[in-house]
Amino acid sequence: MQLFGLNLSPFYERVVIGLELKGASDKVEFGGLPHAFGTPEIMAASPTGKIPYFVTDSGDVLIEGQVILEYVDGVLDGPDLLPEDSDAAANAKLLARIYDMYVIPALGPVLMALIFQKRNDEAIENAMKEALPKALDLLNTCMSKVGTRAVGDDWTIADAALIPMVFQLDVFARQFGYTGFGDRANINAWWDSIKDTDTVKNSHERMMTVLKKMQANAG
Ligand SMILES: N[C@@H](CCC(=O)N[C@@H](CS)C(=O)NCC(=O)O)C(=O)O
Repeated sequence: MQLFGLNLSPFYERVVIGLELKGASDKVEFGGLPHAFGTPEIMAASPTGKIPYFVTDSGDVLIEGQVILEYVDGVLDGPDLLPEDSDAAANAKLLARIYDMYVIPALGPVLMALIFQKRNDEAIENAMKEALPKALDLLNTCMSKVGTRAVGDDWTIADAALIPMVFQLDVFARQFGYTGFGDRANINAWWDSIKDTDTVKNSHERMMTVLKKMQANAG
């Protein structure tokens, strides 16, 4: 099995976190980013031209970070990252979805400015004042089963999906006035209990390494 992409991508990084949580990182070959975005080569390798993409042992290509995460969780040995209880499993999927469908789009103008050097100040202001707070409120409301982890007390796909979010907020959104989760009690409870774990430290270190490389190449 091969996984392609870069750790700075939250869609890619959640798969890497999931593999680490399962103790299965050695079961997957990490192929990096062999083709530049927008080229015929990446379009041939990944139907959307986006990362991550994944090649299964039978040669099928999978795309969409969350789909890949759930696939590796299903096929590889190690702790299950999807709770057995259906309600808890639905909540874990929901949290990942809220991040993908609401938080990441809200962060779009900030990421465009800082990663892709396409800055739109009006869009950033709107994101920071309206879209991002609203998306984080939604995440906080939906994080109704929080324990010492995002859903209950075991690591799930929700933690894997959401850990890169905190990197994006702390490293990127902070530059435009983001100051933390405020009084969003559920998100705070989650973050307080995982922020010092190796899982978080390793992930944020991987993301920072890629960011620094990109900044060095740009400078
Ligand atoms: N919905 C996709 C989003 C993937 C995505 O947007 N990847 C970005 C990097 S974070 C990308 O490949 N962008 C390059 C491009 O759009 O050409 C997923 O969940 O995996």
